[in-house]
Amino acid sequence: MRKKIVAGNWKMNKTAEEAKALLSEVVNMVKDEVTSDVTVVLCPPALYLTTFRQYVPAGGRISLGAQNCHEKASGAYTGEISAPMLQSIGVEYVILGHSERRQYFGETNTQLAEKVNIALENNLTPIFCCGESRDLRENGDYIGFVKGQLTESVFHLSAEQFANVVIAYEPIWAIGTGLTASSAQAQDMHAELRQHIASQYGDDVAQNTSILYGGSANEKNAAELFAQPDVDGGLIGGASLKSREFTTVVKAIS
Ligand code: 3PY
Repeated sequence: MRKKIVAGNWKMNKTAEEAKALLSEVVNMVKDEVTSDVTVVLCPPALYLTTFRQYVPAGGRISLGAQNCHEKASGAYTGEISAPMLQSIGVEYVILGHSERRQYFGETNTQLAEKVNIALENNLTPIFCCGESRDLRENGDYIGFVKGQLTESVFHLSAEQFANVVIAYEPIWAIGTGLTASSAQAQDMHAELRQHIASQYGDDVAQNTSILYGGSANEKNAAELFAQPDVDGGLIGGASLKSREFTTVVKAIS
């Protein structure tokens, strides 16, 4: 049975006080209302992770994730955060290759392969993001493009290493636009990706890989998206910034 995961990507939002308030609300709502064995991953801005660890005990229902890490372990990279640093404060997950990082920070598939490696070396579970632009979806081989992102950034891993990777399909045209892939579009791509994983690692590994949907998933559409057989949860942007909405999304997977 593959893991069901709902991860909240807070992006660059919330002051310290606001972040603490949201965390406390989410922790309480998840404790009181969520009965399924879904793993909830909170990915706040990195500078809050140390404080959050005090309120979110390791090994509990809620895990902590970073939104990025550098591909090197240490060195003269002003402003960057490394995988060993994240591990040293008890972070468990790291989002890698979000389309905003690809678009605004020029991250490439090759660089992301290095980030995936260093994350795994430091016991962080990468949530590896992939997805196509609107132009590609309308005019090109978008399935081949997304499969290529996996081939170039994660298929160098051994099957044992790959077993620790979570995939997040996030069509770029559905990020921050209010547009969401229909549940059928999400299911189709997730099934394609699972088959692609099977072709590299075999059926068992593919069946055990969690593939999350991201891109304007919210409390209104989550239940239908999560009901698809190959959708194993979500990577949630805007809706993760409101405790009630986020908890409703988490409960939608139950
Ligand atoms: C979104 O929901 O738009 C996201 O980008 C989640 O990562």
